[in-house]
Amino acid sequence: MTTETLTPTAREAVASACADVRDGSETDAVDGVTPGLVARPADTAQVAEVMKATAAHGLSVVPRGRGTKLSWGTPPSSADVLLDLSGLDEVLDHAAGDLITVARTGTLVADLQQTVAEGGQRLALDETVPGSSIGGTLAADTSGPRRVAVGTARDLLIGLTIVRADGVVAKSGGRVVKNVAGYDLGKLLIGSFGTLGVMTEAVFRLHPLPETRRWVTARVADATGVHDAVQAVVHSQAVPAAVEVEWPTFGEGLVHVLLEGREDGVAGRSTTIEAVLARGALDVSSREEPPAGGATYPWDTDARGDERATAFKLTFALSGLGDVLTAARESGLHVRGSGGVGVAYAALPAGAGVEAAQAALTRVRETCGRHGGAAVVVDAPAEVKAGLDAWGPIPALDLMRRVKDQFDPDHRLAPGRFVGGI
Ligand SMILES: Cc1cc2nc3c(=O)[nH]c(=O)nc-3n(C[C@@H](O)[C@H](O)[C@H](O)COP(=O)(O)OP(=O)(O)OC[C@H]3O[C@@H](n4cnc5c(N)ncnc54)[C@H](O)[C@@H]3O)c2cc1C
Repeated sequence: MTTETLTPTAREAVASACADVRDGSETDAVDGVTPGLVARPADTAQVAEVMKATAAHGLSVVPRGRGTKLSWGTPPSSADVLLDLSGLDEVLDHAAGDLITVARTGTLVADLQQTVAEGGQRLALDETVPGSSIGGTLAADTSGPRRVAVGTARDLLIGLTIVRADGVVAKSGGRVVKNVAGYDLGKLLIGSFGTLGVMTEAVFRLHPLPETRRWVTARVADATGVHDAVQAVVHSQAVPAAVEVEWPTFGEGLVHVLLEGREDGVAGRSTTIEAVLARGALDVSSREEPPAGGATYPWDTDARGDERATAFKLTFALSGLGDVLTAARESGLHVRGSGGVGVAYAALPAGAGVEAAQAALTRVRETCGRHGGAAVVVDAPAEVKAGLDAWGPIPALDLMRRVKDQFDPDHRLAPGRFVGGI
């Protein structure tokens, strides 16, 4: 499939399906692949029209939320049409009494949070890359510190509307209009990187905003110390809302523990955590403000092209934390992440070559694998990325291929973005 598919007739078909269509330019490029057209629909019906037109002409389509990290993962093998979802920008409902909200997927996560905060509630999903959309966050299955207590998007999404590759609108879950027999769409579409369908509306369950919060931070001398501190916290009775680890390339590490809830409860629980951490730490402090870096990743997410860091996502059983930190430091990686659930992000600074990236990936992949997890490449400059096996071994690849074949038999949606060339 190439952009030669984009004949004048095909262009016309897309233009008549959506009022806002223009030629793609380099600023629209998806990891170096410039789209032929950019279509910016306004609602689900228009997305469906665009998908019908692209289906009729065999065009490839790559969805874009707010484009904060379109360079992450594998570049698409083709992008005839970039489907810009920033026009689907509306919080449709906030049923505060039911702790539910409904939003279009191009809506900024920050805007949704502001809307529901007015009712004293929040969507317990961290905004790990500032400026992300709801759809991009779901498609990339991002998570941050809060997953320790609340889980990930899979635990919060209760309904979803998608437009399939053939233009058919399908809904599942909360506020159902029409179910797609046999599929929980949310479970499939979360983490699918735009390869299975275009998400257009999402229904989430919400949580009340906590009355107060407190961060307790321990400075720890070495990897074993960080490991022991995290173990002590997760086995304590203090029910932390987050257990974050900051492990730079050199020097001491930090363990940050978040406590949320009612004033009196948080005061008591933070005293407990301070005592637990004091046993092995160089020092312990506490404050209301989140730590520097907040919920973000340990690299510059605004960097573009060759200025980008080589970034990995690491998963591992909690018992492997110390080993993972040791392997990461010996590979020159800066690590930040949810020590409390065994999910962390790691980066080699911009400018690192393919060899260094390959050596670091091999080392951390082996270590995470030994502890029941995996290491995947999230982002890297083009030349580095081309030299790496981004996803590593995938146990359920055959099943994923069958699901892709059912949802997108012609492989037109974000082709090549996902594991195994899906
Ligand atoms: C291949 C890849 C791997 C990633 N891996 C991780 C990871 O392991 N951990 C993590 O925390 N974060 C990961 N991220 C990304 C993430 O944190 C993003 O920064 C953020 O969620 C993107 O939001 P956005 O609105 O800017 O979306 P964009 O950057 O515009 O899009 C992100 C992805 O979602 C797709 N997409 C966007 N909107 C829709 C929609 N409505 N329907 C269907 N598909 C859509 C895009 O095609 C793209 O693949 C990954 C991103 C990509 C592309």
